Amino acid sequence: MQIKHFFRPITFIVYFFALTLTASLSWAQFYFAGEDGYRLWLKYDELQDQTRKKHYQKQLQSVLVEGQSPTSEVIRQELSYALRGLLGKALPNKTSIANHQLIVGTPQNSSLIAELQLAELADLGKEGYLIRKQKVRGKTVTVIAANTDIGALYGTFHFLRLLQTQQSIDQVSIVSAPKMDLRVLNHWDNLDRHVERGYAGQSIWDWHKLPDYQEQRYYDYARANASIGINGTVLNNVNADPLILTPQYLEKAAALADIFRPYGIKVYLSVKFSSPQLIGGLKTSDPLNPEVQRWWQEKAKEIYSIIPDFGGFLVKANSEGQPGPGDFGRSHAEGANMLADALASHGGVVMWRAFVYANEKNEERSKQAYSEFKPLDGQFRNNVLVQVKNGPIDFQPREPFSPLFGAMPKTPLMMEFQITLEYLGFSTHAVYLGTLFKEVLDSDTYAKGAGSSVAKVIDGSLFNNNISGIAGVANIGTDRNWTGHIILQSNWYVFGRLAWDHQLSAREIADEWVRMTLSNDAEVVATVTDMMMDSREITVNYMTPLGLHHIMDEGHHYGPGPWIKDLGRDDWTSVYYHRASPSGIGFDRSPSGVNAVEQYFPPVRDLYASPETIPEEFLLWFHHVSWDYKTRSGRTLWDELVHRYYQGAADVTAMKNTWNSLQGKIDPYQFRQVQMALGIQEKEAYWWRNACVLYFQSFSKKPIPTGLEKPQGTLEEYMKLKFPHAPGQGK
Ligand code: GCW
Repeated sequence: MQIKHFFRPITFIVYFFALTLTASLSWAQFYFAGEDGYRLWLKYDELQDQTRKKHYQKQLQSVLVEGQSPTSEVIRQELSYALRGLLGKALPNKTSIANHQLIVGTPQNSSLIAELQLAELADLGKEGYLIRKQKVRGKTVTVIAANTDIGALYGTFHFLRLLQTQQSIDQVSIVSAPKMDLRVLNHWDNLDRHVERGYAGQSIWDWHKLPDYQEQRYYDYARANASIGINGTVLNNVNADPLILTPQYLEKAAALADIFRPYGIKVYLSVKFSSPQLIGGLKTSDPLNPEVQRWWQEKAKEIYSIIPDFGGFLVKANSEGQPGPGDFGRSHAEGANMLADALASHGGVVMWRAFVYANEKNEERSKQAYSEFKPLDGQFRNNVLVQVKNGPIDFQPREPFSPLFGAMPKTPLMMEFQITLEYLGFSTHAVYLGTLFKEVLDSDTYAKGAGSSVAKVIDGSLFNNNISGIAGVANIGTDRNWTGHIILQSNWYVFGRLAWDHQLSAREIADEWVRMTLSNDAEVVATVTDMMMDSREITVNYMTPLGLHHIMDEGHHYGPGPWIKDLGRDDWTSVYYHRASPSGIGFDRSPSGVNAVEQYFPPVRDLYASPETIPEEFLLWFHHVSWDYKTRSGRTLWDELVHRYYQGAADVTAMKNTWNSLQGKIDPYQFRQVQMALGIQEKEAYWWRNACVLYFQSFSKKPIPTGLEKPQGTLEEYMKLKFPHAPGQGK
C-alpha cells in the first residue's frame, strides 16, 4: 500500500523537489516505502519459491476447522488469512468432508478426530498438540489435533510456521507441549501510558479509552503472543498504581481479558501491597490483620466476578521503596500467603518477586535476595511462585545466574528475564537476547549434582514442583513496529519460543524468526542469524567486559557512567561495583571478600572462588585483581580490558557493514530501520569504549596498548554529558 502511495503524482513531485534540492543526500533517505514492522513475524506474504508454493497449494486445497468456540473461530480466521497470503489463493468456502486435506480440531469438537483415537493426546495436556499426516476415512490428510481448542490454536500457528519457513509438510509428524505452565509477559506500563524502561513509545493499553474503545492492536498483540505460546500478560507496572484495583480500572482490564481469552491469554495484575489503606480506607495493610485479609478476599471476589479466568497477582514488595509485609514486621511468605489465600478458591496464583535489597540489611546487594528468601523455602502456599531475576543484581549485559535457582527446592521459582533493553542500549542497539536467555537457562546449578540446570529448576522437573513459570519484561510499545526497530521483535519472539521449549537453540529460533520476518533467502538468513548470534557478546564487550557490571549512567541508565558515585545509596553507584583503584579493579565476592560465592553449590562455588578457575567472563564480578594480572590470552588485565572494549566497538562497525551488504535483498524499510539503529549503536559503542577506557586509565595509569588508536574525546567531556529526558525512567 505504501509503495502505491509513493507513486502518486503529488507525492512523486514532492520527492522529486526534495531530491534535487538536497542532491548531496542519498536516494535511500527518501525511500520510506515498504514493510513497517506492524505485522511482526506473522506477515504471510506470498511465497516466492514457486515450486514450494505449488506443492503447498496441492496439499491445502481445502481446510476444515472444527468447532464453534471463539477460539475455533480465531483458528479459522488465522488460517484463511494466512493461507490466502502465503499461497496467494482464497480457500474454497465449502467442500465435502471427504475432500479435506487439513483438519484442525479436538476429539470433543470433531468426530473425525475422535475416530482416530490418537493415543499421544494423553500426554499433551491442555496446551499441547500434534500435527501429523494421517489416514482419515481412507484418505491421507494433515491433522492438527489437541485436547483443547487452545492446543489446536497453538498447533495451527506451528503449522503456519512450517509454511512460512518453507519446510516440507509431506511427512510432517510433530508432537509438542509446553515445558512451563505460566509463560507470561510483564508490562511495566503505568496507567498514564508511560512505560518504565520502555523505549518503543507509550503503553499499548489506552486506559483512558478502555473499556469501550478496543484497538485493533489488542487483537494483534494476542495473535502474536498466541503464535509463540505466551499465555499470560501482567498489564501494569510492578511499581503499581493502587488505582488498578478500583472498579473503574478493573472494568478496563476485563475488556482486555475478554479480547485475549480466545487466544489462550490470561490477564494478571500487579498490585500495591498497601492497597487496603490506599483505596480501601483501612488503617493498616498488615497481612495478619483479619480486616485486611477480608479486604483482599472481597477484592478477589470482585475481580473474578468480571474476569472469571483472572490469572492472579504480581507483587513487588519491600523493594526500592515499595510497601510490603516487612512494613508490619511480617515476612515475604506471610504477605504472599495472604494474597494467595484470597485467590486460591478462584484458581489464581501469586507471583511474588524476589528482587529485594535494603540499605539497612548492611549486606552486599548481590547476596540479599538469597539471604531473605532461602530461609522461607517451604513456607509459601502452593499457589505462590517466587519470581527471581536471572542474575543476582539487575538485568546486566552479563550476570552469573542467581544463586536462588536450586536453593529453594520446595518453592516453584519463576524466571524473570528482561526483554526490554534497559541496560543493553535501549531500542537502538541490535542485541538478540536468545543467547543471553540460553546461557542462563543452560547454567548448571548442581543443586542435585551435575545436570541440575536453571531450566530444570524453573520448569519444575528438578524438584517436582506443582506449577512452573517464566516471565519476560516486555519491550512492547505504540511504535508502529512495536519494539523500536525490527530486530528487537526477535527478543519478544525468542522469549516466547524458549518459554514453550527451553531446549530449542538460540540459533534455530533466530533462523526461524529471520525467515518469518525478513526473508527466506539463504544468504539473508545466514548473514542475519550470524549477526544476531554474535550481537550480545559484542555488546558485553563494549559495555561491561570481563564481568564488569552496573557502570551505566544513573537514573535513566543510558550510556556509560563508570564515574557515578555519591548517590542516595552506595549500591546504586558504579564505583561500588567496579571498585577500580590504582592497584586494580573488580568486586571481591570471593571468600576473601564478601563471599557471595558461598551461595552457590559446589563445584560452582569452588570454581568461582578463585580467579584462576572462574570462567573469565565473570572475573571482575567475583574478583578484584591487579592491573597486571595475567589473563588467559596472555595479556595483562589492563590490556585485555582495553582490547575487549576496542573489539566490541569494532565489531559493531563490522555488524553495520554486514547489514549494509544486505541492501536490496530485504525490504527497504526494514533495511533502513535497522541501518539507522546500527548507526546509533556504532556511535554509542565508541562512546562506551572511549569513556570507560579513559576513566579506568585514570586509575591504571597505563598506556593504550600499541596498535590501538587513542580514544577520541576527553574524560571530562564524557562526564559532562547529561540526558535529563532520556526515555523510560521510573517516576
Ligand atoms: O531494573 C530496575 C529498574 C526499575 C525496576 C526495578 C524492578 C520496575 O531500573 O525501573 O522497577 O528494577 O525490577 O523492580
